[in-house]
Amino acid sequence: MIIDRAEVIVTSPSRNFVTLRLTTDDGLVGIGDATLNGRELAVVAYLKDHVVPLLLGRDAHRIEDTWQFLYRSAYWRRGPVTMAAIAAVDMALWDIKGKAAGMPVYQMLGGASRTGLLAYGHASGTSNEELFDSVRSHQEQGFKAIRVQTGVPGLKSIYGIASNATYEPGSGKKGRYDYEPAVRGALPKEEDWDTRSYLRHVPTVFEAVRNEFGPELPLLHDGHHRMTPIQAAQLGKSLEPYDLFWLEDCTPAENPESLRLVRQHTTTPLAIGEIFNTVWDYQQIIREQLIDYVRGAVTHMGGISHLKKTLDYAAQYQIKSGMHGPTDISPVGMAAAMHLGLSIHNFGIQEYMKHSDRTNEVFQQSFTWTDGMLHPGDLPGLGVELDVDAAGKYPYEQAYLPFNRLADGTVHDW
Ligand code: GCO
Ligand code: MG
Repeated sequence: MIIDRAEVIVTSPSRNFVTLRLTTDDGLVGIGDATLNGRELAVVAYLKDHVVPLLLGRDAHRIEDTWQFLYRSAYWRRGPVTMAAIAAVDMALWDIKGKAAGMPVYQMLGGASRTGLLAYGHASGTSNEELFDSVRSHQEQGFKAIRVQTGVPGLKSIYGIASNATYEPGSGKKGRYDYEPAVRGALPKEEDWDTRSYLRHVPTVFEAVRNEFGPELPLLHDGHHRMTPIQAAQLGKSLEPYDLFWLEDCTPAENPESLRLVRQHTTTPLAIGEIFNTVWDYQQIIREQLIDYVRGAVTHMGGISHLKKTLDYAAQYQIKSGMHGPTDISPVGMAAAMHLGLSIHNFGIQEYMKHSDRTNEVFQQSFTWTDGMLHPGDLPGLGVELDVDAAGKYPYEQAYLPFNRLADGTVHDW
């Protein structure tokens, strides 16, 4: 089973996606997600110029060997561009292997360890009323766990809050921020930030949400790298009465040891790693048990093979998965996450934001969403097909994620 065709397909059905499509000499087709939000074309060039020529003629069955070859032969290791490119190859090869075997990928990873995957959705609002409506609407959609993001008095616009964005580009409707938070255009959007106001306000919002929705509902929150370690410690501590499922990215994790300080002060569970690329980024924080959930995405962590190794390592330390799953992970990357999550023992929770109708027109999917649980379905391979004609209707458009400035103009983490 020889790889004899490799194509890189870029499409923008509501937002930009990069997909690698491999075809074997016996006609099997596998696809992999290589989307790196806001830096998509760097991965396209990496794949087209440096990976595709190396893949042609290789045995499609040799997933591990191909992974090691792409990782080690380049000499330059790690990094988001390299690891997204390798991830796409890995996913596409698992897809092909599944089709060759007539089995869904989760069966080849050891079979199902559970009946479905608990998933959390994103509720947000600039006021408590808006936020409560958003929580209710997520409950109506079946979500049994909910991430809560809130506006902060005095701040005009915060990433991740629905009312700051329009529903679909050009529609003028307010609503979900997730279809295209990366604003189309040549420059990133500037937002404002003030950590002291945020730290004062967030606990009052969680108190209100608990009073409204009771103690049972699992609640999550994303700090989006905006705090220093001592501020993160303060937030974790002030949120303890509201029993969070997790506090995510409380501080940038470039200094893993700074999480020791956060841990000394709070029992709020911590989730980190949506921007990590390899097991080595996680090594210290897993070994020292500085986190509770691994946030890496299959798409950004070198594919199913490498994220599985990372999660198997985390399992030795009672750390669970919490794979990144916003809409910039394509349906192919989401399917890969579901197959992996279903098979591993230490699954924790899966982030899930529904893709737009346009995205679903381009990517036909087999996953199911039942009573707050995801399941990847039982089609051979990953269970996602890319409609190339539909993809061609939505050409790439430059789009950047926003950034923050403090009141005095200083650039801040967003
Ligand atoms: C999350 C995230 C996303 C990221 C986005 C960047 O927890 O889902 O923080 O909203 O910001 O995926 O590309
Ligand atoms: Mg996040």
